[in-house]
Amino acid sequence: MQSTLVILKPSCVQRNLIGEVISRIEKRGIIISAMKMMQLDEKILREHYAHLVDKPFFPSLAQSMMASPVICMVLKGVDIVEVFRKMTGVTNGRKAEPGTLRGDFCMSGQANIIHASDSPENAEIEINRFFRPEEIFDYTPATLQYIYGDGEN
Ligand code: FUP
Repeated sequence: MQSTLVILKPSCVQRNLIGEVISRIEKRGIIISAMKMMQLDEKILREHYAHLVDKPFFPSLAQSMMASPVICMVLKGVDIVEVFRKMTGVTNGRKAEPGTLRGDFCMSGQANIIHASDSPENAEIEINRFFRPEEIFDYTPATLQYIYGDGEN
């Protein structure tokens, strides 16, 4: 199975949406392999958003990501990177489809409640950036045989 890195941003934590988001993750049949609360700093944000560091909005993006602690998670499932990007919706919450997390819970392109890795390669890099190996748990949920059909996972 594949893994992805997810961050529940300050806009999620501060708006009391942590439970809503985790509930949807659980109901979809996605495995939570790791989860912790973290206070991000500029150093980790410059790495995480290296593709955006030169954009004029980077200082404001960094501030918004340091405004409160965040929840970091490693999620696991078949094709999870693609599945979870679809669940997340497009970057701007006002343009995100209803039914997606951003489309249901936010109205912003910056305060857009959640980050999800955009490729399996980046997922591996991001997981290593936010988690030590011993913080990630490899267990089999009792429900797994009902989440996937025979031979699917
Ligand atoms: P996404 O993969 O959907 O999170 O989008 P990006 O990697 O392109 O952008 C990362 C974050 O930068 C967004 F979640 C919010 C922020 N951002 C802005 O604040 N303004 C912009 O115009 C674009 C992105």
